[in-house]
Amino acid sequence: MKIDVISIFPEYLAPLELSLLGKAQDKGLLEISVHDLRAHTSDNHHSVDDTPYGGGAGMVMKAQIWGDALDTLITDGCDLIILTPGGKRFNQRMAEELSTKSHLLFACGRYEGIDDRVRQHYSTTSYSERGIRVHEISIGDYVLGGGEVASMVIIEAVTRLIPGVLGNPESIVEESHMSEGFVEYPSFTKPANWRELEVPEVLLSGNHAAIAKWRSEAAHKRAQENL
Ligand code: JAH
Repeated sequence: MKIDVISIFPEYLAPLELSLLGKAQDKGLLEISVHDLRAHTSDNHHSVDDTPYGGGAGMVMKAQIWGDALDTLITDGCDLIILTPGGKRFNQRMAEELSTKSHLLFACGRYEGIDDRVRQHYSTTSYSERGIRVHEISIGDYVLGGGEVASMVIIEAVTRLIPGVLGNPESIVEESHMSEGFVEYPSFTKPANWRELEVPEVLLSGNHAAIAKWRSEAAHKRAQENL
């Protein structure tokens, strides 16, 4: 999988080179490139934003600069992902879907976001005919300083599903079977008693049916409490 990320703060994306993802890149399973949006500015001030039509607070990122940057990186069949608080909420199903793609292109906005005509332009039929799809994605109902951290969340969730990227493929199978409704159960390890707190006895019993039942009930109880 090829991943390109465009940002005015490319150094923000430095963690993508570390540990797990760094090793996947060494193994040739993944290639992540981070690009500086300002490379596509031509004015002396390298300005990427301007005041919003219709007025209002803040600044909007210029369509022309984003268009120039995206034109150099977009490929046939790629998925363009625009991080925005108003986008479709990211979930495990979307992570699984994106993990099958060959080229993801992330556009990380700042300020009040990117001129909407960028989304409109790359959503036109001349791009969809080339298999280019545009997604506006949000990772939750809060406003960040920009899309950089949100793009890293998505990249981590997606890349760990690529065969060979994660060390232990069994845990992937187990969690994807669980992702119908997102049940999760509490976990314990040795010692069986810690600061007067005991591990639930059933987990020490070796009775696999009873353990499965306890975990299912504990997961549903937890899901209820977190609503
Ligand atoms: C903020 C551009 N859902 C998380 C999220 C994603 C992106 C942004 N904020 C929150 C954002 C400012 C400019 C994008």
